[in-house]
Amino acid sequence: MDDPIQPERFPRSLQDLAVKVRDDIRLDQEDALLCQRTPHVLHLGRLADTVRRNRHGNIAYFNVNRHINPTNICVYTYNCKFCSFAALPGEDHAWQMTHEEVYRHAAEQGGNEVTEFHIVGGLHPDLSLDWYLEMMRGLKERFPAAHLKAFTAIEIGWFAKHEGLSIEEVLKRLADAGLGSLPGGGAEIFDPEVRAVICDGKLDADEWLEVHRIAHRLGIRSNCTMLYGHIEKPEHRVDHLMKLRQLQDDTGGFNAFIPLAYHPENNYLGLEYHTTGTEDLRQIATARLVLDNIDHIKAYWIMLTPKLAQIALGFGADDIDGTVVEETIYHMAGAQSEQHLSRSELERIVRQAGFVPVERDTLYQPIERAAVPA
Ligand code: V47
Repeated sequence: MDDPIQPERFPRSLQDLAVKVRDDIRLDQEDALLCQRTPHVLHLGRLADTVRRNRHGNIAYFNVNRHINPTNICVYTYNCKFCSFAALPGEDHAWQMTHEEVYRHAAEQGGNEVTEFHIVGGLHPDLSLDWYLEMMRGLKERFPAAHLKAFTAIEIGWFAKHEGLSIEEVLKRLADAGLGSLPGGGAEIFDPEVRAVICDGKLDADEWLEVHRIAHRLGIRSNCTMLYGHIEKPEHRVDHLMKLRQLQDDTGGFNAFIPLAYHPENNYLGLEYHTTGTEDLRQIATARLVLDNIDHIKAYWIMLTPKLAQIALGFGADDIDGTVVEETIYHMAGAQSEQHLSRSELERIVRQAGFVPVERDTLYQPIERAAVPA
């Protein structure tokens, strides 16, 4: 190891944890709870950084992507109380794109440069699976090189229910139409009591995990997330991480974990506070230490701000997400960060944090480009 851990240099309460990390021993539930509770977040970060450097050296990944949200109309608008994005049909802030509008969005600012379209939306009461299949085929025709990372497990569950199809059949049809992988959204917090308050009626933990399990079995990789900073307790976060780790032990199909900080504006949950920087960094570090079988921990700059994402790279994260271009979920919930960073801005952020920027595709293969203007 380049940077050996010297457990005796850690606060007493973290020394056993430091020994485990030094000796590469899997952390258990108790250890994970300690990560969630310790006041020594800088020390936790030091441990996570060692693990991260052993895995990825001083590389930090980013990609050239574009978000597209074809509709925010959602039958769960009142169920998902934390969501500021969803709308009911006819509400002022509701939208629904046509296929042509989707293709126009895809082409704007980036177009063929983009290696990934990240496509998610509301659970629309009327749009059929065929409508989405045609959209996917249309995107693939126009942007054959782009990877379509599309539809959370919640949307997959909705398509299945709406069409009377199995999850497997929905995923197969989407894959035939060009689906490359699933994004990690919709996981929120798996604990049923927390779920009953923040997103009653949505897929439960087992159902969310089952969608990803089936996807992995079909060879469709995916990401996973955890929404923190609302009513959940440290125990709930630990339970959530353990369930993700278990599925990854079973399938190996997760590419990346993304902790998502709750943003409180413009939704029905009625909470006031934003997470603090310390708590955000704790979640990154805890994830790197506990999720020993997930390769990548993403510090989503839109959510953290570019400044905190830089710091997160030293707390266990190895990826800052991408150019994004147009972001609605967090900006409708009060995020003040930009919506677009260019490739050169992302590279600068990474470099100035002391890491080497590597552009990747969705599956973390490095991308070589001829010198392209920023
Ligand atoms: O599932 C919604 C969260 C998620 C709020 O896979 C909120 O690469 C905070 O999953 N405050 C969608 N969070 C975003 C997501 C994602 C983002 C970036 C990359 C990837 C990936 C996935 O956003 C939702 C929910 O957990 N969310 N509303 C809110 N008010």
